[in-house]
Amino acid sequence: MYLENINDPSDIKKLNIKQLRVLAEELRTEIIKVVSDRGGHLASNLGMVELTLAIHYVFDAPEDKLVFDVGHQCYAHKLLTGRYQGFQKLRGKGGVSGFPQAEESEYDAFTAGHASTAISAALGMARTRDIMGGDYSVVALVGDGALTGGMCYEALNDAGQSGARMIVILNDNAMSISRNVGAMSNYLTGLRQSVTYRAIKRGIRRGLNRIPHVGMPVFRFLEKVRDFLKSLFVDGKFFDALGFSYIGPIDGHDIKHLIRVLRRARDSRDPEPVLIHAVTQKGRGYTPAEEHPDEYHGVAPFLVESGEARKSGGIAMGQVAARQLAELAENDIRICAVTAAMAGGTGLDVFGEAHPQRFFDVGIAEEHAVTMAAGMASQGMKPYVGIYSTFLQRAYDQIAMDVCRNGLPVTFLIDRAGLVGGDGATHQGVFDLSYLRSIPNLVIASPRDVRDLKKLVALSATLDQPMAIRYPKNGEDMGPGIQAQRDFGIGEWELLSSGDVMIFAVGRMVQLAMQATIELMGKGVSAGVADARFIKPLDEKLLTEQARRAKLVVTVEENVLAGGFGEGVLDALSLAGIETPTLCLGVPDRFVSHASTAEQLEACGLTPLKITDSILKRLGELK
Ligand SMILES: Cc1ncc(C[n+]2csc(CCOP(=O)(O)OP(=O)(O)O)c2C)c(N)n1
Repeated sequence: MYLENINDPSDIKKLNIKQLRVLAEELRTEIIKVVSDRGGHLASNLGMVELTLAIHYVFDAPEDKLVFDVGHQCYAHKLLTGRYQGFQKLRGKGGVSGFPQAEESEYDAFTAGHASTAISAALGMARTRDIMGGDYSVVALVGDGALTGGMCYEALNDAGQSGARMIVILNDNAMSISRNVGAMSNYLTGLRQSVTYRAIKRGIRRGLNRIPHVGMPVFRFLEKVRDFLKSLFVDGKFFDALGFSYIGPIDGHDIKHLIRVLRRARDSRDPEPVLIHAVTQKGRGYTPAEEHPDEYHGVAPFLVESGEARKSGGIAMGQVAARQLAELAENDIRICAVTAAMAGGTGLDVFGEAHPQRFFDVGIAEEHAVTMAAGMASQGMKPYVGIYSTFLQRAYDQIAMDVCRNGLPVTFLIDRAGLVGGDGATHQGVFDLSYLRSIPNLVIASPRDVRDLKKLVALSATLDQPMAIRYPKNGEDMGPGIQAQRDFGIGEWELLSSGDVMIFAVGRMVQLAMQATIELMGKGVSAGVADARFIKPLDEKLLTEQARRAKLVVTVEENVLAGGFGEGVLDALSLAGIETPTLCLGVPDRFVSHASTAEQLEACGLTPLKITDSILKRLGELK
């Protein structure tokens, strides 16, 4: 066992190539073992093992800076940088994060979680080094999927003329989460296929070398016509044109060759940045993941022998919405769906199967997805854009200016809203109510269960204005006691019960609030709940009527308090001149780290008992 003895990357440098290959297999076994137990990103990490080893072999982290794009592929890196113990509790409270986190280790040069940021961050580091007179290397690791994101092109464009020495390693496995899309992906496929041409070229060099006096001059002549050859073969022209020195494509699993190429890039003193195109296999070493890399991109705990998930996650809200949309689209040619590389995660693949002509995966390009949808809506389509709450942050300006300013009927299906568990701080969907509530023309809704979600989707189809529907990954079909009793219009809340303490709750918080009222009643406090399913517009009639009669108004939301639903209620009460005391409960003003969703809700005071305690405390203060 070599892995046990790796305390930091200097230990890797003591191994020979053969031993590194054994270590690679040990890393794979460890990653499969831990991810099968705890869930996480499997296929991407299995594909990155040799690359990670070679990088740590050649570079001297933490002096040299390694910047991971997205960061979901950093497991081998974590195991090689002194975090073996913490890795056993991967993504859990007290364990390591599934993403690079600067506060976790000095080896994590840049905290990440969202795609397409690495080249920008690395360029920033390289420029800083040059200003400060440092001499370290900066390496950005970017996947071909991440390369569909616009920021990468902004960064390549800037870096190519910067004169800042840096290395970009493109980890090309032809996959985003699902099969990669777009013209760049096609271009990379062309480059991968040109490997044969390179092999021939290497063969010619070797052959010519054997002819004394004649061989090398002839080869040098051929080198001179390299540019001409490049125009005949696809080669890295695109990257060359941007000012990068392109090396590749190379086999991303051949440790020996990787080390050779990385050393060459490290030691180059050329002013132009280097791009190394490494070809890897997603899921390598675990047959189910090799065969279905998309299904094993991010996984729940699973059985290693069969690859089967160990527990099912409830009803996927996104799939419910997508199935309904697919049905609505049968009779409405205007309905179409857009995803930014998350067809499976958002459930929209279901729509894509039913209506392939009206389904668009635009790559990891949230901004483009939104404005593209706005363009479609401007010409009479009724687009549904399915994006996770955390990734939609990218497209704030596009939502505000291109959709809402134009008043276009684009509907946002905002998945993974609220606290998300193991993915942690970078993936929490707890800002959307704040960032959307400030935008005019936008209707914002959140269903408390699956039935309400269906009603909201049906309602959205009739609406000629922008709308956002936000929901968590999984929902429930609530029992008849608390399910919505009737249809509702825009801005209409539902009074579920009435009391001295009136709780206005959003989304899945409604159920917790109902449980809190039972706790409160047990303590002799009369409490009621309203489902505030519209965050914008608020149901001012219901709100003011109930607030006037209540002794305490409480809001509960799975969103940061700053700018959230609670603040909207406070504004409305103040405008109406209602002075009933208030209490706003929600996510506090800090980034919430990885843990189980239940632990995160607990930490944010969003459990029935914690809600009850907060209310009792407030009532105590009011006495
Ligand atoms: C802005 C943003 N949108 C979507 C995602 C979700 N996401 C995480 S990894 C990934 C695919 C990345 O593909 P690639 O860069 O090729 O890495 P691979 O997993 O194939 O190694 C996506 C879409 C994200 N992290 N950030």
